[in-house]
Amino acid sequence: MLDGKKSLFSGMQATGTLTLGNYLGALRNWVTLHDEYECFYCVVDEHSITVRQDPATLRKRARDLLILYIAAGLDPEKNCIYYQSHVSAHAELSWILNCFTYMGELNRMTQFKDKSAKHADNINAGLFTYPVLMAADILLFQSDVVPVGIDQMQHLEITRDIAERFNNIYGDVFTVPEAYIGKVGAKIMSLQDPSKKMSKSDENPNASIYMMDDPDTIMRKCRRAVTDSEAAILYRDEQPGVKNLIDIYSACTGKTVDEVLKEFDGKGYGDLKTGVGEAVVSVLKPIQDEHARLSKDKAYIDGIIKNNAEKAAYYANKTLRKVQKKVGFPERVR
Ligand code: ATP
Ligand code: LTN
Repeated sequence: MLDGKKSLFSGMQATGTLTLGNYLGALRNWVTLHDEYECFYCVVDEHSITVRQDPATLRKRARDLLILYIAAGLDPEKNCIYYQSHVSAHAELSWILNCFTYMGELNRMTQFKDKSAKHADNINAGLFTYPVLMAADILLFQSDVVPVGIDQMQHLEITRDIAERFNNIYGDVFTVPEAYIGKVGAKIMSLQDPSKKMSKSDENPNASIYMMDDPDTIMRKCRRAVTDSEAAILYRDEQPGVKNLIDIYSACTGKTVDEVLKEFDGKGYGDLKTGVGEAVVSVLKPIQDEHARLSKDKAYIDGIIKNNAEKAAYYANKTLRKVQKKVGFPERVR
């Protein structure tokens, strides 16, 4: 709760170009929430450096992502859209929460295990304490809900545990947040290996549809999507590739799975793939056009970056000061 209104926080890393999975699983579900909640949507650039980044590329991707939030429909007047690194309270609270988090808890995080396998040459402490910074992000804004894809549930659980542990010692300091998982598109799978989620850091470019892919590329990737030899358009776990295509089609068109099955009854995989490609293009093209338009308006975007960072810092510092007092740091002299 912030000023009597329920609050909400979410973020994405600027580690690559967003995929259709990021959009359908997360971003798309965000745009309607500002009436009900005080919303904070962050570009979590501090999380990004847990794996090695080229500085110029990171800076560009972070700006592109911030613009993409707006292009996808987040109204910057009604949602606070900002960079994590512009609000120092994130890092400061994260330090304090590190002292309330156990090594054993962090050791269990599947994202840490996955990422350390992938980046075996750079298993740094930041990668290990990544979930603590994420907890700080969320708790700074007294967030009631956190809209994320289902893969982030474990991080939400640890955030709740840290908040409850802190509250048990110091009284009601933090709102204990709930995850908010969208109904459709909760987990979009890789087009090349439907047992894995579609991910922006996948090495195989055909595995993911990127939000900035042009229509020809999208159609080609859909045509190449891995299916099976059953030659039947059915929605079942035994056919994960086909199931994923149906999910994508359903999420992009708003049709139910039953309606999709009816529509493709008696048709072949080729028809399904073409249908999916066209549906994806019709969802992504308007966002791409808006992104291109906004990218040219430097003054407008810079204004948003400045104003929203100030707003976020105001609320974040309020929580941070309270926490600093609770743990026993000396009061500031005014
Ligand atoms: P990376 O590959 O760099 O780990 P990612 O593509 O998994 O990144 P994140 O930045 O970790 O993306 O996630 C941003 C948001 O998108 C999160 O809320 C996450 O749950 C959601 N998300 C990511 N991938 C998918 C997916 N395939 N389907 C649905 N939601 C997803
Ligand atoms: N770990 C998240 C990104 C993230 C986040 C957050 C999401 C960082 N801080 C706070 C929600 C709330 C991910 O999606 N990979």
